[in-house]
Amino acid sequence: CLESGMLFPRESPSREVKELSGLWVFRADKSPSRNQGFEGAWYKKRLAETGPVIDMPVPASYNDITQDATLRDFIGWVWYEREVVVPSRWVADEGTRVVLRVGSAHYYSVVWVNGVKVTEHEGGHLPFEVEIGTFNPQGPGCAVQDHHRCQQHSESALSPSRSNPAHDRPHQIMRKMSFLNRYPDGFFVQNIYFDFFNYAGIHRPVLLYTTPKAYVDDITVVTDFSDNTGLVNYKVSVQGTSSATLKVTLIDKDGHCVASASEPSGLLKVVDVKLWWPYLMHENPGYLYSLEVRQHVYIQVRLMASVEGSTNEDVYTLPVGIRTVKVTSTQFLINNKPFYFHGVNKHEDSDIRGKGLDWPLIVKDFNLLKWMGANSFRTSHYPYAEEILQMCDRHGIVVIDECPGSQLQFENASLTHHLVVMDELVRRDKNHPSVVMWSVANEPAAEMPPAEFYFKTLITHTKALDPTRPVTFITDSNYARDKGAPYVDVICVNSYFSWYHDPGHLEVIPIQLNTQFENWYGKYKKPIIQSEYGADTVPGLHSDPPVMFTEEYQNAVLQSYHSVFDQKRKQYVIGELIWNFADFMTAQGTFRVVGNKKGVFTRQRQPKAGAFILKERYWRLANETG
Ligand code: GCB
Repeated sequence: CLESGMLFPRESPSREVKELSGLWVFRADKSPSRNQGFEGAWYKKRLAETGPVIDMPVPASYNDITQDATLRDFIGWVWYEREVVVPSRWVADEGTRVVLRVGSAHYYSVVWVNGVKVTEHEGGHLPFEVEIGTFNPQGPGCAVQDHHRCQQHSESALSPSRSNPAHDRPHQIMRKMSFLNRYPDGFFVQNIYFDFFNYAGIHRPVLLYTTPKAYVDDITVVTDFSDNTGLVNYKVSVQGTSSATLKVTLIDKDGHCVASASEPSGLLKVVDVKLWWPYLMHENPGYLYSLEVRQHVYIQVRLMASVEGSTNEDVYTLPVGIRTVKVTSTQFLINNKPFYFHGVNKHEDSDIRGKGLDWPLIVKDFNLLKWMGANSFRTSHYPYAEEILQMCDRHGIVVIDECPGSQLQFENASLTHHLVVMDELVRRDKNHPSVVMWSVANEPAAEMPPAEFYFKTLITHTKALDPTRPVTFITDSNYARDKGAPYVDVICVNSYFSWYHDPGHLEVIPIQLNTQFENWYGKYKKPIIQSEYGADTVPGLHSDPPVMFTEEYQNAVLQSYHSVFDQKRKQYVIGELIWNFADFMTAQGTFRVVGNKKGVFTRQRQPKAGAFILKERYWRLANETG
């Protein structure tokens, strides 16, 4: 298991955060070996001293930033560098711990500070961090000076051990020989099996943040309630001291202290609790308390007000939503009330930025979700930025949190690495009230013999990490042969009737979808979510009668699926998630016309006709089920 916590960096009286977003210096190592950077030790000098460099924004994928086709599809190491001015108080204060944190970088990262390697991390989509020492330029063996160069390079290539246990399957790079002169020298491609563009680069903010030397390393909360009393089980772990005393205070939105304690773990009781509710299920969704943890290094009794900013303490405040999640054989219960998922699947994807975190896009997407009455989404097919989950907590948008792992084939997948990625995911997201279920993979080859051991192990491991949330994976295999389904709590099934199967034949949907539900429920007696369905739609293409790729065809597919959902949702179907919220970029190929067009919004977030069908439906469902 992982040795330290991964609390989201927040400012507090004892902590400072310095964002390193903006322009970085950049070079892709396009040498034939893709290894010139290491051989020439580029990290020892300024990047500009070792060759030509360009501007590169962080956070962003590098692929769509330039006019260079070779960079768009680049596979290999890229080098990022920037210089940081460190506040002199960080340098002067020996009690300060300075941490460098990368929100995510795809897919393998090595980080140097002033020419000294400080960390490596395998896998995209999840944060990593490293303590980089006290800023004392004269200190013995100190790697960090007050002006320092932070250099990072990331590799976009995928390999079986590279988290994307997901994206990892036969993700080997295929070097093609110049066989019969069909390929130019040095030609190679990387096989990818997932259906989204292989964006790479530094995708989420890079930060420096400080804590005192003795600091709050991790907090875990598990919530419950009984009648009117909220129950917050908490556990705080502290690093850097053996003589800490704690003050744990739960504060409501009006700033009133509603419960407090001074043990490293315990139970806080909240009288007249305000529960965390999903959007449209309650007039006040997304209610959050603040759990303030103050950790004093010395045993001392002081008034709270007088210790603000004390150098002897660390203060960390965690938002806490009090709610419960349970699954029965036919229902998904939030706070003991049946919850019906009427929502979407998304991607982190947009023009120019690729997978780079972008606040205008995040806020626009939440406005669209709320406009259409969506109460939930699945983080297909990898964990989204923490900033997005924080929005979900605040707005009451319910999340199925998915581990990287799409189209897993087992022959090249690394279960060992998949388990580590689940460790990292649960460590990062365990305290979000919006996260109600873990999805450990998408559309694996679940009928193959190794699937049984793989999913039994992976799901058992996930439940041990977090016994409070149900676990699933998303299947598109045959109900009778699926070897992972016995281990999930909720059956999540993808199907594309009248699209990939019987294209153009809308009339097959009712019978095939009904049979799908009856087969899965008949065999497993577990609630079912339709976790994907949809049709590619080129905005502005019209046809009556509907033909594939027109807006009318998407409408017809949606409406036909919906009438079956309406028959089954009173029984055991507990949700419907459209594929997809918005159009998104994919690899080039004969199946895709500048990306996957199954969005009900365009990539620029304008509605197709299908968005209005969903809007009408989701608001109606909210009134019926909310
Ligand atoms: C799926 C995959 C998703 C694809 C989608 C499609 O089953 O889970 O990643 O994008 O189908 O449109 O083909």
